[in-house]
This record gives sequence, structure tokens and C-alpha cells, in this order.
Amino acid sequence: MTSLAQWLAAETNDQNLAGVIASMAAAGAEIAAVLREAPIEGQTGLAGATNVQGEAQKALDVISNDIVLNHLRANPAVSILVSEELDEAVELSSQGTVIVATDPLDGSSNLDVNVTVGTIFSVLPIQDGLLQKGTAQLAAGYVAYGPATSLVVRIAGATSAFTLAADGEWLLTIAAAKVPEASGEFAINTARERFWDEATRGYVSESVAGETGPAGKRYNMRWVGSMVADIHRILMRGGIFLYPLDSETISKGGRLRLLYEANPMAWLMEGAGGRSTTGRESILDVEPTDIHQRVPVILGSADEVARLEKWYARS
Ligand code: FDP
Repeated sequence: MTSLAQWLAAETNDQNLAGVIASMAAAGAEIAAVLREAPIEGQTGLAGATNVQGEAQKALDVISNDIVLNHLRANPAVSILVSEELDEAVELSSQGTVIVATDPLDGSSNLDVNVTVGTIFSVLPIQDGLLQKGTAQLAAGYVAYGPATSLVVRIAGATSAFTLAADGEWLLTIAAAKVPEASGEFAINTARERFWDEATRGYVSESVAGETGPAGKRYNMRWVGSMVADIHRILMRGGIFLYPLDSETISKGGRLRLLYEANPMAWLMEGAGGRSTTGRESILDVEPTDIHQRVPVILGSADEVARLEKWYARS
């Protein structure tokens, strides 16, 4: 089977970029090992809680951030780290050529119930500074800590998936993920319906109406509430993920973060033939104004994204 190192050698001549992806993969493997034993170690609680031995615990998202930081600090190609866990960007190597933006442990509200969570990352060139559009990404990926630990990564070509083997090696298990154009599955937190805009209401009611409604087919709904898990399912079998702008999140610009959630997921989705939008424009074209900026996020099968875009064009 093809290893991550072999794939990277075939995918890019940029040794720095390959090395940074390898560092994120190594951080992911280390986080996977921590998560695997977290309930035994009493580590699923919040920071400040104590374990059975009465020792103070760090939250797993803080531990994950430290693991990513240590791996990237050891890699001289990384100039700056932006992390969901850190208010400010951290300067690492002065010779570095890339910026890494990461959510070290996304979906953390699912940690204490042993549901899939993930590490998301985006790699940007250093020369244009922290606030670059998603189109500038050199690579993006995520690690999904599920029944198997998966690394999904894209440089400029296809979106590929690796599985962490027992010996710690990442092995290529999907060379080129393909998101089916059409799908009958949507993912949204329907408990927020009262906050939705007209386009989201229209799209969801059309879907729920099923084969007798205007969409003309039956839909199913899935919502893990852990972005990596929901996006991984959609990358593997199609569907649409929505965290739209709604009346409650409008003042913040949305719920999910542009630099280390929306942009990398949009990069991966588009590499697999899917689409991404805020409802008004491609996520990858959003001009960032802040490293922790939030945006509306709609990602998935091309036909479903297009149907939603029609609703936005009308509203
Ligand atoms: P979490 O707060 O648990 O880290 O990144 C935010 C996120 O999870 C996403 O992973 C997930 O898709 C979303 O929030 C869940 O939102 P809801 O609480 O509205 O379901």
C-alpha cells in the first residue's frame, strides 16, 4: 500500500509543504493515542477538573493544541501558527515558508460521549500574511478520530484519504474521493429553525416534503454535531452540510471559523468534486478580516449546493 511519505513525494516537489503535512499527520497520530485512552485517564472533562488521582486535568483541546504546537515548532518550515485555542498568532521559525491555521480538536462537545472529533488544518504561503483567501491555500486536511483514524488531505489535486495503521504508519485507502453530484441527505441543526433565513427554510422544507414536494425525491437528515464527522460522511457518500448565517449568529458573521474550519473543508470538498458557498459567494473567495473570523458554511454535493444557491438568489 502507498504510505503518506510516498504520496507526498508524488504529489509535490515542495519539501517544506510535504514536511508540514507530515508534521500535522504525526500530531494527529499522537492526538489519536491520547483520545483512545482519555476515558481511562479521566481526561474527558473540562480544564480545571481533577482526575481519579485528584490531579488537575487539562482539557483535551488544550492538550491537542500543545501537541500540534510541539510538532510544528520542531519543523523549521512553519513560520506562524494560528490556532482556535490561541487568541493571537504564534511566530515559530524565522526561516519558515508557510502559515498553518488549525482547529486542534474540533467537535469537542462530543468528547465526553466518545463520538468522532477531529483536527482540521490549512496551510498558506507566508508572503501574503495571515489574512489570505481560501483560494491561496497550499494544502488542507483533517484527521477524523473515529472507529478508524483517518487523515484526509489535499494539496492541489485530488482529495485523498489515509488510515492510521497499528504500527503508526498512514496508509492510502482512498486515492481520490468523489462526492456524488446528487444526494438525498442533508445535515443541519434543525433545533435552530426559528433563527433560519428564508433560503435555509425554503431549502429544508423542500427537502422534508420529499418525493411529493418540489425537490421530487426523498431526503434523510443526519447531524452528528461534530463538523469533521459530518463532513467526512459527506465526502465519502455525498450530502450537504449547512451552518448558515441565522438571526442569532448574524452579529458574529456566522458560527464556524473561516481560516481553520470553513476554508480547509471547502478546499477538500472542491478537490473531491463538491462545492462550497456562504450562500452568497464561494467560501474560498471570502476576504478574511480577522484570524478568528466566522462565516456561514454550506458544503457538499454540487446539485444540493446549487439548489440552495437558487434559494439565496431569490431571497
Ligand atoms: P464544537 O462546538 O463541539 O467544537 O466547531 C464548532 C462545532 O462543534 C462543529 O464541530 C459542529 O459542526 C458545530 O459546532 C455544532 O454546532 P451545534 O452545537 O449548533 O450543533
